[in-house]
Amino acid sequence: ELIESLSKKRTDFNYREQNVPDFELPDPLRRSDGNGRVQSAQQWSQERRPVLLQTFRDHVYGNRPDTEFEISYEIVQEESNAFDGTAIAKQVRATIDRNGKSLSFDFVMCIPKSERPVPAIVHINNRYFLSLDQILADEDPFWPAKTIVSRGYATASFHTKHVDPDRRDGYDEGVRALLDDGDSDPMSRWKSLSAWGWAGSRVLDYVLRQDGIADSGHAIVGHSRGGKTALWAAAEDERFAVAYSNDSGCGGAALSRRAFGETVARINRSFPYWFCDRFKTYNDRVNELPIDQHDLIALIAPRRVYVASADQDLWADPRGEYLSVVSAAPVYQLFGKETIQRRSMPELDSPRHTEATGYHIRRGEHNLKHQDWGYFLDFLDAKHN
Ligand code: GTR
Repeated sequence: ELIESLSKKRTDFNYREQNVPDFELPDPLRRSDGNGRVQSAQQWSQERRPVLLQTFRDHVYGNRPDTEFEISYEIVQEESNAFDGTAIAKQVRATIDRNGKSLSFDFVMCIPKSERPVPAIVHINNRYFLSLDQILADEDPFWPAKTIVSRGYATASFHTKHVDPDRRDGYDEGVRALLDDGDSDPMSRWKSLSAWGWAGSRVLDYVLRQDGIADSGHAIVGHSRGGKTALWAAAEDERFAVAYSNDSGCGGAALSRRAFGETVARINRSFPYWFCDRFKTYNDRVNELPIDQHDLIALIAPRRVYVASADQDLWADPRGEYLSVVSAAPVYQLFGKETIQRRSMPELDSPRHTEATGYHIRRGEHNLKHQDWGYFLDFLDAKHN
């Protein structure tokens, strides 16, 4: 019924499993120089992973510039007894300066008053900015800071649009215009997704300097375009021990070659400012992509990855999101990590958690909900970070 009604609304998309084309996924372990497959964790980390990471930069998300810049952080507002006195919370303004120009974005950070240092969860908010006053007044399920703190984690959240506007014509107002040097290959320059992920790393820089924060175990979390960002941010920044992508779909966890729901061609037409320009050259030839999205999960290995889907969110291709996790298994296995390998998906609302990877498919629509957070926090609690 859902498939019928969705297919009527959007006739140029495939929502039927039987129409998924035959395809072969690239083997994450196979070296691109023709020298066979890597055989050990060491070969993976030293030889294969750097090449694969650069392939993703050049073909999918773009290269971040390595220009010099200054960054400063200023406390805008502070509450030393947040959430019934259980946490300190701050609204912080990060300002990036380069060549006499600057850009500022705010984030809100909450740290539980705990006897032991705690890991932090950086949240990419692609919907709205939640100010300190707002989160103290009321819990928002999209970023349930009080719940996260009560579960023993610090957390910080920023709004994507403050870093790089989520618009075709937003370039001049965002951090890319500030940092781009103009010399790099225009086909493989970073775009908004990578800029948002970069900001997640700048939030982490600050969080790591605070009292009460552990040295390791930090996570990055995002929903939808924020979920694509979270995976890429963790690929670029190995300080993130865990990545959580919620309903991230095309260009996130979902396999591009399945062409189920949103396709590469479609996403590049709707959001030409998300992925690097070279990605657009694959619109009509996804099978020629040197990677698929399971390789993105492999880039995060042996660190932990959690992928979440919603059963009504066919646009994001839940099965394609699940199969990415399964198809990254050979890399986790090189490291001797227990990971999801079964090709059959779990039942609805029944998370499948292993040492290295986790997955659930929730009943309901495209959204990041309390239920998703609950499953994810359970995965974090299993302390394999
Ligand atoms: C949709 C887009 C998806 C997803 C979503 C979102 O319009 O097609 O790829 O990113 O937006 O971010 O909510």
